[in-house]
Amino acid sequence: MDPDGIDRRGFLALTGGALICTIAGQEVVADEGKIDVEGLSTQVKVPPKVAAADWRGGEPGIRRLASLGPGGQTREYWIAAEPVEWNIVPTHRDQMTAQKVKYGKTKFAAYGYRAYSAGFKAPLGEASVPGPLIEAEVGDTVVVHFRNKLKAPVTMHPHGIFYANEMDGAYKGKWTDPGGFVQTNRTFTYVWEAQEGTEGTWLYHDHGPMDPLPIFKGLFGPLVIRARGEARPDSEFFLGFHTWDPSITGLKTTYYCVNGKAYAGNTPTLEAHVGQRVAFHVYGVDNFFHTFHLHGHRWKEPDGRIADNKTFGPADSFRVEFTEDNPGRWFYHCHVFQHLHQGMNGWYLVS
Ligand SMILES: [Cu+2]
Repeated sequence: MDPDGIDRRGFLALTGGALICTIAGQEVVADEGKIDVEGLSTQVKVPPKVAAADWRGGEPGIRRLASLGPGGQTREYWIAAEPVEWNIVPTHRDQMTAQKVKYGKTKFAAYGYRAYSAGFKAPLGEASVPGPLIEAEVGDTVVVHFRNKLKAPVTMHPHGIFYANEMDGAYKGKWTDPGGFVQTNRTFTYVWEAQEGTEGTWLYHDHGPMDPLPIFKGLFGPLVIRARGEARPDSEFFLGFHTWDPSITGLKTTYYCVNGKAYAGNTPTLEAHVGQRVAFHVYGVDNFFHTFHLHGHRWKEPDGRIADNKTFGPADSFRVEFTEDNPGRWFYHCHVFQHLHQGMNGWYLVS
């Protein structure tokens, strides 16, 4: 790959026949069969600062900690990127239309972020799509020890939170820092700072040399920064809206998903009680515009308008909040009708 190749990497809509991106001098096109991310990654040149970095002890990023000023807590995470066999529609049914989902196989080899206990001693669950929630309050420092167990270089790149340039977790051709190109079996420690003015619902995702392919294979997750001392909602939900494309999964159709799953009864079934303060944290992480629509409810937008449907685009993220006052079995869904009917819907149960 041209070391300045970042300028040449196109990024267009992921539709049949369209260019997805350009990696290692090759145009990656959606209609040319399943994309081989690992194979492509072997053609990407290791950037000079990555090759020259001192990886002994495995954590060149940790030096950043020494320069931090006084603040709140340090929130430490151990997260690995791993292969995971993923079932998009485990029930093979769509409870919204009470019908069978008839596109054949629904399992494929995905990528997921996986949380571990301190020092990567034991996994805290399975690798999942989305990855584990990262949370902090304004004033906190977030330290993420990131280990790559995939066969392609990947990273973690956060939105919203403050970070120094070398903590960006982004591939930049010959200017790439070690955190922007974490090779197989290496560990990099990211240090991010929840400075004043960073509160909100955000996301994190891979931004390595193979971007966007590892994201489309599942490498993304939610990040929330709360105001200092802010009480948590009684019930809160983190919902990533995204698609699984056949060029990524090798499956027969495109699945429009919430948190890796498609169709009510497979997507998250959310529960709350009347009287509770409820928050939905929503983000988009594909090439499409979606809407977040919730039946039987409404909320106040930042501009004061009352809404029950909210449009968002790639990497937009937001939170809607209200006090629950309406019991029943409700739908939440994207209101782009094709997305809704190809899986982007789920249940919200209020007792
Ligand atoms: Cu949509």
